[in-house]
Amino acid sequence: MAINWFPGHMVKTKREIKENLKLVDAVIEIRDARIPYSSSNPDVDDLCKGKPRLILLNKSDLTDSNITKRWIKSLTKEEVRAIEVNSLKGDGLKNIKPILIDMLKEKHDRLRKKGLVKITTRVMVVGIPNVGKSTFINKLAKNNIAKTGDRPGVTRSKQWIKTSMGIELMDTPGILWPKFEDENVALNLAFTGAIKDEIMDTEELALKLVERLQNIHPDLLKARYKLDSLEESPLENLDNIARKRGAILSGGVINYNRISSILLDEFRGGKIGKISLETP
Ligand SMILES: Nc1nc2c(ncn2[C@@H]2O[C@H](COP(=O)(O)OP(=O)(O)O)[C@@H](O)[C@H]2O)c(=O)[nH]1
Ligand SMILES: [Mg+2]
Repeated sequence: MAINWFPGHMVKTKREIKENLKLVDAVIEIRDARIPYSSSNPDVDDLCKGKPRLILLNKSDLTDSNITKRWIKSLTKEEVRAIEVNSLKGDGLKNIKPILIDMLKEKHDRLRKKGLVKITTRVMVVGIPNVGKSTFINKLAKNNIAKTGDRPGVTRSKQWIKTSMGIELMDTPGILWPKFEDENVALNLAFTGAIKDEIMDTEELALKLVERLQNIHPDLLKARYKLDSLEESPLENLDNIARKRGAILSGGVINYNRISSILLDEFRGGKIGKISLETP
Protein backbone atom coordinates (compact mmCIF):
# COMPACT_ATOMS: atom_id res chain seq x y z
CA MET A 1 0.00 0.00 0.00
CA ALA A 2 1.28 3.44 -0.81
CA ILE A 3 0.36 4.53 2.67
CA ASN A 4 0.89 2.56 5.83
CA TRP A 5 -2.18 2.84 7.95
CA PHE A 6 -1.73 3.11 11.65
CA PRO A 7 -4.57 3.31 14.16
CA GLY A 8 -3.82 6.98 14.85
CA HIS A 9 -3.78 7.75 11.15
CA MET A 10 -7.11 6.02 10.69
CA VAL A 11 -8.74 8.00 13.46
CA LYS A 12 -7.45 11.24 11.95
CA THR A 13 -8.59 10.31 8.43
CA LYS A 14 -12.01 9.34 9.71
CA ARG A 15 -12.37 12.65 11.49
CA GLU A 16 -11.27 14.62 8.41
CA ILE A 17 -13.63 12.73 6.13
CA LYS A 18 -16.51 13.30 8.52
CA GLU A 19 -15.72 17.03 8.54
CA ASN A 20 -15.51 17.15 4.76
CA LEU A 21 -18.75 15.22 4.37
CA LYS A 22 -20.57 18.11 6.01
CA LEU A 23 -19.70 20.20 2.96
CA VAL A 24 -21.17 17.88 0.34
CA ASP A 25 -24.57 16.68 -0.80
CA ALA A 26 -23.51 13.19 -1.81
CA VAL A 27 -20.59 10.77 -1.85
CA ILE A 28 -19.08 8.98 -4.80
CA GLU A 29 -17.33 5.88 -3.53
CA ILE A 30 -14.98 4.26 -6.01
CA ARG A 31 -14.18 0.56 -5.93
CA ASP A 32 -12.25 -1.73 -8.21
CA ALA A 33 -14.86 -3.71 -10.16
CA ARG A 34 -12.59 -6.78 -10.17
CA ILE A 35 -12.75 -6.89 -6.37
CA PRO A 36 -15.78 -4.90 -5.12
CA TYR A 37 -15.59 -6.45 -1.67
CA SER A 38 -11.82 -6.41 -1.20
CA SER A 39 -11.57 -2.82 -2.43
CA SER A 40 -14.16 -1.57 0.03
CA ASN A 41 -13.37 0.08 3.34
CA PRO A 42 -14.67 -1.60 6.47
CA ASP A 43 -16.09 1.64 7.89
CA VAL A 44 -17.50 3.23 4.75
CA ASP A 45 -21.14 2.39 5.51
CA ASP A 46 -20.81 3.96 8.91
CA LEU A 47 -18.84 6.98 7.66
CA CYS A 48 -21.32 7.80 4.90
CA LYS A 49 -24.47 7.10 6.87
CA GLY A 50 -27.15 9.65 6.06
CA LYS A 51 -25.54 10.81 2.79
CA PRO A 52 -26.70 9.57 -0.59
CA ARG A 53 -23.87 7.44 -1.94
CA LEU A 54 -23.12 6.30 -5.45
CA ILE A 55 -20.67 3.42 -5.75
CA LEU A 56 -18.68 3.39 -8.97
CA LEU A 57 -17.40 -0.03 -9.90
CA ASN A 58 -14.44 1.34 -11.80
CA LYS A 59 -12.14 -0.51 -14.23
CA SER A 60 -15.19 -2.40 -15.47
CA ASP A 61 -13.32 -2.78 -18.76
CA LEU A 62 -11.31 -5.49 -16.96
CA THR A 63 -14.20 -7.54 -15.60
CA ASP A 64 -16.77 -10.13 -16.56
CA SER A 65 -19.80 -7.93 -17.17
CA ASN A 66 -22.33 -10.50 -15.91
CA ILE A 67 -20.60 -10.64 -12.57
CA THR A 68 -20.35 -6.86 -12.40
CA LYS A 69 -24.11 -6.62 -13.02
CA ARG A 70 -24.71 -9.03 -10.15
CA TRP A 71 -22.55 -6.85 -7.92
CA ILE A 72 -24.56 -3.78 -8.86
CA LYS A 73 -27.74 -5.54 -7.84
CA SER A 74 -26.35 -6.69 -4.53
CA LEU A 75 -24.83 -3.31 -3.62
CA THR A 76 -27.95 -1.26 -4.36
CA LYS A 77 -29.89 -0.17 -1.29
CA GLU A 78 -32.08 2.77 -0.43
CA GLU A 79 -29.27 5.19 0.28
CA VAL A 80 -26.76 3.50 -2.00
CA ARG A 81 -26.69 3.05 -5.75
CA ALA A 82 -24.06 1.42 -7.88
CA ILE A 83 -23.01 1.60 -11.52
CA GLU A 84 -20.09 0.34 -13.57
CA VAL A 85 -17.66 2.78 -15.16
CA ASN A 86 -14.35 2.98 -16.95
CA SER A 87 -12.71 6.19 -15.82
CA LEU A 88 -9.88 5.94 -18.30
CA LYS A 89 -12.21 6.06 -21.30
CA GLY A 90 -15.17 7.74 -19.65
CA ASP A 91 -17.63 4.89 -20.20
CA GLY A 92 -20.64 5.09 -17.88
CA LEU A 93 -19.79 8.51 -16.46
CA LYS A 94 -22.82 10.14 -18.07
CA ASN A 95 -25.05 8.02 -15.80
CA ILE A 96 -23.73 9.71 -12.67
CA LYS A 97 -25.64 12.97 -12.83
CA PRO A 98 -29.16 11.60 -13.34
CA ILE A 99 -28.66 9.19 -10.44
CA LEU A 100 -27.40 11.91 -8.12
CA ILE A 101 -30.26 14.20 -9.14
CA ASP A 102 -32.70 11.40 -8.44
CA MET A 103 -31.17 10.65 -5.05
CA LEU A 104 -31.21 14.34 -4.13
CA LYS A 105 -34.68 15.04 -5.47
CA GLU A 106 -36.35 15.71 -2.13
CA LYS A 107 -33.58 18.02 -1.01
CA HIS A 108 -33.66 19.94 -4.29
CA ASP A 109 -37.45 20.24 -4.19
CA ARG A 110 -37.18 21.68 -0.71
CA LEU A 111 -34.58 24.22 -1.84
CA ARG A 112 -36.70 25.20 -4.85
CA LYS A 113 -39.69 25.79 -2.61
CA LYS A 114 -37.52 28.15 -0.61
CA GLY A 115 -36.91 30.06 -3.83
CA LEU A 116 -33.47 28.81 -4.78
CA VAL A 117 -33.05 28.82 -8.52
CA LYS A 118 -29.49 27.73 -9.09
CA ILE A 119 -28.71 24.59 -7.15
CA THR A 120 -25.14 23.29 -7.03
CA THR A 121 -24.54 19.69 -6.24
CA ARG A 122 -21.33 19.08 -4.36
CA VAL A 123 -19.78 15.69 -4.13
CA MET A 124 -16.82 14.11 -2.39
CA VAL A 125 -14.95 11.17 -3.86
CA VAL A 126 -13.74 8.45 -1.48
CA GLY A 127 -12.02 5.10 -1.88
CA ILE A 128 -9.03 3.01 -0.94
CA PRO A 129 -5.74 3.54 -2.86
CA ASN A 130 -5.48 2.47 -6.50
CA VAL A 131 -9.20 2.23 -7.29
CA GLY A 132 -8.94 5.15 -9.74
CA LYS A 133 -9.95 8.21 -7.72
CA SER A 134 -7.45 10.54 -9.41
CA THR A 135 -8.19 9.14 -12.85
CA PHE A 136 -11.89 9.73 -12.29
CA ILE A 137 -11.48 13.28 -10.99
CA ASN A 138 -9.15 14.18 -13.85
CA LYS A 139 -11.52 12.72 -16.39
CA LEU A 140 -14.47 14.73 -15.12
CA ALA A 141 -12.41 17.87 -14.78
CA LYS A 142 -10.98 17.52 -18.24
CA ASN A 143 -13.16 20.04 -20.02
CA ASN A 144 -13.33 22.37 -17.12
CA ILE A 145 -10.24 22.59 -14.97
CA ALA A 146 -11.31 25.92 -13.55
CA LYS A 147 -11.44 25.74 -9.81
CA THR A 148 -13.73 28.01 -7.88
CA GLY A 149 -12.05 30.00 -5.18
CA ASP A 150 -12.64 29.88 -1.49
CA ARG A 151 -16.04 30.89 -0.30
CA PRO A 152 -16.35 32.80 2.92
CA GLY A 153 -17.98 30.87 5.69
CA VAL A 154 -17.56 27.53 4.01
CA THR A 155 -14.00 26.45 4.44
CA ARG A 156 -10.56 27.95 4.20
CA SER A 157 -8.82 25.48 1.98
CA LYS A 158 -11.33 23.42 0.02
CA GLN A 159 -11.27 23.81 -3.71
CA TRP A 160 -14.17 22.74 -5.84
CA ILE A 161 -13.61 21.32 -9.27
CA LYS A 162 -16.37 22.24 -11.64
CA THR A 163 -17.29 19.48 -14.01
CA SER A 164 -19.03 19.50 -17.34
CA MET A 165 -21.96 17.65 -15.79
CA GLY A 166 -22.80 20.51 -13.48
CA ILE A 167 -21.69 18.92 -10.25
CA GLU A 168 -18.76 20.15 -8.21
CA LEU A 169 -16.17 17.77 -6.83
CA MET A 170 -14.06 18.37 -3.79
CA ASP A 171 -10.57 18.53 -5.24
CA THR A 172 -9.01 16.08 -2.79
CA PRO A 173 -10.52 12.64 -2.49
CA GLY A 174 -10.93 10.89 0.84
CA ILE A 175 -8.33 8.14 0.88
CA LEU A 176 -9.73 5.25 2.88
CA TRP A 177 -7.83 2.33 4.37
CA PRO A 178 -8.44 -1.20 3.16
CA LYS A 179 -9.36 -4.22 5.22
CA PHE A 180 -6.11 -5.77 6.38
CA GLU A 181 -6.93 -8.69 8.57
CA ASP A 182 -8.40 -10.95 5.86
CA GLU A 183 -5.68 -12.82 3.97
CA ASN A 184 -7.83 -13.30 0.90
CA VAL A 185 -8.52 -9.58 0.71
CA ALA A 186 -4.80 -8.85 0.95
CA LEU A 187 -4.16 -11.28 -1.89
CA ASN A 188 -6.85 -9.71 -4.07
CA LEU A 189 -5.40 -6.28 -3.43
CA ALA A 190 -1.95 -7.56 -4.33
CA PHE A 191 -3.16 -9.30 -7.51
CA THR A 192 -4.73 -6.08 -8.75
CA GLY A 193 -1.67 -4.02 -7.87
CA ALA A 194 -3.18 -2.11 -4.97
CA ILE A 195 -0.49 -3.41 -2.63
CA LYS A 196 2.99 -2.63 -3.81
CA ASP A 197 4.87 -5.69 -4.94
CA GLU A 198 7.73 -5.04 -2.52
CA ILE A 199 5.44 -5.87 0.37
CA MET A 200 4.81 -9.35 -0.89
CA ASP A 201 7.19 -11.70 -2.61
CA THR A 202 6.38 -11.40 -6.33
CA GLU A 203 7.11 -15.02 -7.07
CA GLU A 204 4.85 -16.22 -4.32
CA LEU A 205 2.16 -13.82 -5.50
CA ALA A 206 2.41 -15.08 -9.08
CA LEU A 207 2.10 -18.64 -7.88
CA LYS A 208 -1.03 -17.72 -5.91
CA LEU A 209 -2.42 -16.01 -9.00
CA VAL A 210 -1.86 -19.14 -11.10
CA GLU A 211 -3.65 -21.13 -8.42
CA ARG A 212 -6.59 -18.72 -8.43
CA LEU A 213 -6.84 -18.55 -12.21
CA GLN A 214 -6.63 -22.30 -12.69
CA ASN A 215 -9.62 -22.54 -10.36
CA ILE A 216 -11.81 -19.74 -11.67
CA HIS A 217 -10.75 -19.43 -15.33
CA PRO A 218 -8.73 -22.46 -16.43
CA ASP A 219 -9.62 -21.92 -20.10
CA LEU A 220 -8.42 -18.33 -20.14
CA LEU A 221 -5.14 -19.35 -18.53
CA LYS A 222 -4.66 -22.17 -21.01
CA ALA A 223 -5.52 -20.01 -23.98
CA ARG A 224 -3.29 -17.09 -23.04
CA TYR A 225 -0.20 -19.23 -22.47
CA LYS A 226 -0.99 -21.84 -25.09
CA LEU A 227 -0.95 -24.68 -22.58
CA ASP A 228 -2.24 -28.03 -23.84
CA SER A 229 -3.52 -28.92 -20.42
CA LEU A 230 -3.33 -27.75 -16.84
CA GLU A 231 -1.59 -29.66 -14.09
CA GLU A 232 -2.99 -29.83 -10.61
CA SER A 233 0.06 -28.16 -9.11
CA PRO A 234 0.20 -24.37 -9.62
CA LEU A 235 4.00 -24.57 -9.63
CA GLU A 236 4.01 -26.99 -12.55
CA ASN A 237 1.64 -24.70 -14.41
CA LEU A 238 3.85 -21.72 -13.69
CA ASP A 239 6.85 -23.68 -14.98
CA ASN A 240 4.97 -24.54 -18.17
CA ILE A 241 3.97 -20.92 -18.64
CA ALA A 242 7.62 -19.91 -18.19
CA ARG A 243 8.71 -22.42 -20.83
CA LYS A 244 6.10 -21.15 -23.27
CA ARG A 245 7.30 -17.61 -22.73
CA GLY A 246 11.00 -18.45 -22.81
CA ALA A 247 11.53 -17.26 -19.26
CA ILE A 248 14.41 -19.71 -18.89
CA LEU A 249 17.92 -19.15 -17.62
CA SER A 250 20.98 -20.97 -18.91
CA GLY A 251 20.88 -24.65 -18.08
CA GLY A 252 17.10 -24.73 -18.46
CA VAL A 253 16.44 -23.21 -15.05
CA ILE A 254 13.10 -21.39 -14.78
CA ASN A 255 13.44 -17.63 -14.44
CA TYR A 256 10.78 -17.20 -11.78
CA ASN A 257 11.47 -13.54 -11.30
CA ARG A 258 10.82 -12.85 -14.97
CA ILE A 259 7.76 -15.04 -15.46
CA SER A 260 6.20 -13.75 -12.25
CA SER A 261 6.34 -10.17 -13.37
CA ILE A 262 5.09 -11.09 -16.86
CA LEU A 263 2.12 -12.94 -15.38
CA LEU A 264 1.20 -10.20 -12.93
CA ASP A 265 1.56 -7.46 -15.56
CA GLU A 266 -0.57 -9.35 -18.04
CA PHE A 267 -3.26 -10.05 -15.48
CA ARG A 268 -3.33 -6.42 -14.33
CA GLY A 269 -3.50 -5.19 -17.90
CA GLY A 270 -6.47 -7.43 -18.65
CA LYS A 271 -4.50 -9.47 -21.20
CA ILE A 272 -5.46 -12.83 -19.74
CA GLY A 273 -9.12 -11.90 -20.09
CA LYS A 274 -11.95 -10.04 -18.44
CA ILE A 275 -11.68 -11.50 -14.99
CA SER A 276 -13.72 -10.73 -11.88
CA LEU A 277 -11.88 -12.05 -8.85
CA GLU A 278 -14.90 -11.82 -6.57
CA THR A 279 -18.58 -12.62 -6.90
CA PRO A 280 -21.26 -11.14 -4.64
N1 LIG B 1 -8.21 -0.43 -17.00
C1 LIG B 1 -8.51 0.62 -16.24
N2 LIG B 1 -7.56 1.20 -15.47
C2 LIG B 1 -7.90 2.25 -14.71
C3 LIG B 1 -9.22 2.79 -14.69
N3 LIG B 1 -9.24 3.83 -13.82
C4 LIG B 1 -7.99 3.95 -13.32
N4 LIG B 1 -7.17 3.00 -13.85
C5 LIG B 1 -5.74 2.77 -13.53
O1 LIG B 1 -5.63 2.40 -12.16
C6 LIG B 1 -4.42 2.88 -11.60
C7 LIG B 1 -4.71 3.67 -10.33
O2 LIG B 1 -5.45 4.84 -10.66
P1 LIG B 1 -5.41 6.17 -9.76
O3 LIG B 1 -6.35 7.13 -10.37
O4 LIG B 1 -4.01 6.60 -9.53
O5 LIG B 1 -6.00 5.59 -8.38
P2 LIG B 1 -6.15 6.33 -6.96
O6 LIG B 1 -5.02 5.81 -6.10
O7 LIG B 1 -7.46 5.87 -6.43
O8 LIG B 1 -6.11 7.80 -7.19
C8 LIG B 1 -3.77 3.72 -12.69
O9 LIG B 1 -2.79 2.92 -13.33
C9 LIG B 1 -4.92 4.04 -13.65
O10 LIG B 1 -4.49 4.22 -14.97
C10 LIG B 1 -10.22 2.15 -15.52
O11 LIG B 1 -11.41 2.51 -15.56
N5 LIG B 1 -9.79 1.08 -16.26
MG1 LIG C 1 -4.76 9.21 -6.42
